[in-house]
Amino acid sequence: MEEYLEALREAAEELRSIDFEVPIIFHDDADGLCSAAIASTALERAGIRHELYCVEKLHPAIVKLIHSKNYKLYIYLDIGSGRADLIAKNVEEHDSRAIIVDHHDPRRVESERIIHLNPELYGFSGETDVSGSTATYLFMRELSRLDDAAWMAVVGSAEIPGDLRSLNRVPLEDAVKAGDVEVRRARGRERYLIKFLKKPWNKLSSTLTAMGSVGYYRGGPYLAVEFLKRRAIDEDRAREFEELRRKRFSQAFAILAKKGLKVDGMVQWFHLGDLFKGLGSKTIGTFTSMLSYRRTCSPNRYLIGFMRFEKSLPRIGEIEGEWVKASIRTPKHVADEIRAGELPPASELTVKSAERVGGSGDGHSFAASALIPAGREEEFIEEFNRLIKDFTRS
Ligand SMILES: [Mn+2]
Repeated sequence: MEEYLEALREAAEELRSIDFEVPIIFHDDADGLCSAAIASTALERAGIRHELYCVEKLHPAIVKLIHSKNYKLYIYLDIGSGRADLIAKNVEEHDSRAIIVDHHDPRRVESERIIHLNPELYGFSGETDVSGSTATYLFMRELSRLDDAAWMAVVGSAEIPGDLRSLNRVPLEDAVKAGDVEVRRARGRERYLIKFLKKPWNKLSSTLTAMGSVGYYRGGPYLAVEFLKRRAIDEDRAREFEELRRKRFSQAFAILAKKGLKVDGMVQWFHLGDLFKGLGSKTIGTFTSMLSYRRTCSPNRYLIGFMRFEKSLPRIGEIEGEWVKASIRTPKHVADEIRAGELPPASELTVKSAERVGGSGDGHSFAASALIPAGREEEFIEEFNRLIKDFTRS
């Protein structure tokens, strides 16, 4: 604990002396949005100019674009640890530096140019003890007074199941002391009420996530950060994004129910092209998950959904190349076989197949995603099938 706090203090010291603008790069879910709002509040109070950049994911083309802006120092919040290697490569190339404040599984990098403030590197668990917004709060309160922003870290921590514990208790206690949060106990569980909004933390969290992810291409993330900083959330604006998603989803389900899925070997797939245009690319993941439980989908084959990736990222600019987002899910029997070791995990298939066609992917056993060059979807599927064959043969 002491070592972690010392690292936070040292990094904050470095922030205090800067006289140039810094970019804040943050994740598009509630935790990321709360992190950005906390940091923005603290930097404003410290008189440090900053620009906000929300990202859905850190793909090489996106990191490259961000670092072509030639800032001296980059601050990553609730994202970045998993691709610390990529960030290190980019800051080396541009003679700049980066501070990464994240709680996702960190990739260790040896670079003088990176300050890696992930509590996992100090013995805490990013899955149970600390959210990205708590890590941001603990860091930024070394820079500015922040007790009136502690409630945002409570909202951001809602992605971690169960009662708040360990480091996540620190902003909770501060928020209670500030009079912003009330802890209620019901059936042996704690609930956290954001008093001035009259809403529980987890409800606010899902509203924010919809704004950030569904509304990604429509200014949703920046609107959400403004709402947080103003301590007021316009529910009507927030609901617009969910309504839009609902409409597009029912269109997509109707089309697929009529046309059916395409089948190649162990893969069943569909391509939505531009149907979800204007919605964040996470929506294809949500949609593919929902489809994997429907009758349209066979329980015996991997399911892959494609959509065109909008290359013009709000505020950030246009990434090079034409890309397609692929979401991979494992319907019931496939998931059972993966558990039994009879079929390979989705992540392994996705990472390797994406790499083979010039893209990049990640994920876990039962869900994965990738960004691949447009026009190489069928090759991706071929590669996927080839890898499954190799696996089941051995
Ligand atoms: Mn997070």
